[in-house]
Amino acid sequence: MSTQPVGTRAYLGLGANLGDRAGALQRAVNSLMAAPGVEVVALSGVYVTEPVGGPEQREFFNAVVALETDLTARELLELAQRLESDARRIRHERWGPRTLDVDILLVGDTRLDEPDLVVPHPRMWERGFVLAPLADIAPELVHEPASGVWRGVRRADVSLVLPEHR
Ligand code: A4P
Ligand code: MG
Repeated sequence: MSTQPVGTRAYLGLGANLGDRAGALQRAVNSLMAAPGVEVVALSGVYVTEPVGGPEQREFFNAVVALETDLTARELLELAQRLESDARRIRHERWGPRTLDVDILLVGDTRLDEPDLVVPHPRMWERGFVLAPLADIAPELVHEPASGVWRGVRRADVSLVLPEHR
C-alpha cells in the first residue's frame, strides 16, 4: 500500500557494522519502499568507513537514501526507529556497534531542535561517512568539505538496489 507522496525531499543516512552489513542496509531500503507516504527516489553507493567515535569496533557500511515523502521529520524518526528495531538493534552505548542506524539527515527545509530530534542532523557536515554517499545523489548539497573528512572512507564492492516498484 502506498499513499501519494506530496514531494518533500528528505535524506536518510544508513549505517551498519554488525552481522550482515550490506543485507541490513538493503532490508532498510526494502522497508522504506514499502512504507506508506514514502517514495525512495535515489540510492547512493555503499561505503566502507572507519568508525568515528565510540569504542574499538568493526568498519561500518554506510549509504544515503533520498526520499520523496509526505511524512514529517518526526514521523520519519518513528519510521527510522521501527527499521532499527526490526533489525534487532540493541542500544548498548552511544556511538557503539549496531546492526542498523538510521539518521534523519534533511527533511525539505525543516529545522528542528528538540531533545530527541535535531534536523538537519547536527554532525552530518563533518562526516565523510555521510558526505561521500550524499555527494553521489545530491552533489549540490556537498560543498568543499573540511580537509581530512574523506579519510577512512572507500567504496564497497556491493550496491543497493531498488526492488521492483509495487
Ligand atoms: N536524534 C536526534 N536527532 C536525530 C536525527 N536527526 N536522526 C536522537 C536520528 N536520530 C536523532 O540516537 C540517539 C538519539 O538521537 C535517538 O534516540 C534520537 O531520538 P541512537 O541512534 O540511539 O544513538 P547513536 O546513533 O549511537 O547516537 P547519535 O548521537 O545519533 O550518533 P550519530 O551521530 O548517529 O553517530 N562511524 C561510521 N564510520 N559510520 C557511522 O554510521 N555512526 C555513528 C553514530 C558514530 N560513528 C559512525 C557512524
Ligand atoms: Mg543515530
